[in-house]
Amino acid sequence: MSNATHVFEAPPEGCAADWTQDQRFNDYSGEDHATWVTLYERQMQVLKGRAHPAFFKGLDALDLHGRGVPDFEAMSDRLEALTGWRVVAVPGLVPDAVFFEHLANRRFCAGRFIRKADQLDYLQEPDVFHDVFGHVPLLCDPVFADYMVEYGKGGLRAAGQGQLANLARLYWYTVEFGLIETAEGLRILGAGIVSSASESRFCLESASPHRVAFDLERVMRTLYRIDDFQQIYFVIPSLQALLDATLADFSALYERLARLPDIPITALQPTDRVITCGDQAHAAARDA
Ligand code: HBI
Ligand code: FE
Repeated sequence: MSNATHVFEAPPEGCAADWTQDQRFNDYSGEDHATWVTLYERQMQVLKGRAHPAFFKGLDALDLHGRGVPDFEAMSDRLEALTGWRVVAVPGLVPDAVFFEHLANRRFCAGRFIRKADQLDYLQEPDVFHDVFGHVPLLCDPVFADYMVEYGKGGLRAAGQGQLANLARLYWYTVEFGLIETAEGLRILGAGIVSSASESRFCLESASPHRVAFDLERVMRTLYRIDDFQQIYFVIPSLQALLDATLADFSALYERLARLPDIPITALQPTDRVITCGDQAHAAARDA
């Protein structure tokens, strides 16, 4: 999850200049580990038949089977052997440039804290369950792992061209809230969905949200909310298509984007390949 309410201004006490800190694995309490197990078991019930197969393959490859908060070092040794990635502990959201620098170097930033038992359903700030259970299994897939590196490099370039907002939308609508086509039908790709029991059902089964075929420029123009279910989901044809999209020439794209207005969240476009046109009932009830 990203774009939460606060970002630290400078590396807090105990963090290195690159914002990483020791996970202090032995500091997790019995309650912390129990919270992980509760979240894991609840998510696995709802994700069967809903998450992309690469997600389950990653859980198996990393032996992430719900015994408690994982030890980042041991997990990273397995992950690194597969795709060269490691998971580094950070205190929470880190500045964009720091985040992109880590991604470009195959380091995934994971908050070390875990939510409290009374926050099971939703929290604004990404905790270790969202970051590790939601994001890390897909980093075992070589194509997705390469996408995340290209995204990180793109972020460092975008930072120099004032295009971070557009690029953050790409991350939001793919890495956090993306859907993906499979031979068996639509599946969940995004970590923001995978780590939420209610949105895991909503994104695939509700008549409320739009579902539109992924288009890089369209996604980078589309606004989003961070505090409720998404009202539009973009459907990626395959992991390879996502990687290929980020290998495009972004500077020409950024020049076009600079001249084009943002697209409001529920405003379908004439060029959209609409998979389902939602009735937006969820948002209407929220705003009533
Ligand atoms: N920091 N720890 C952490 N995790 C994120 O997902 C994250 C971040 N900082 C910035 C950020 N994401 C966004 O800029 C990206 O979504 C583009
Ligand atoms: Fe996230």
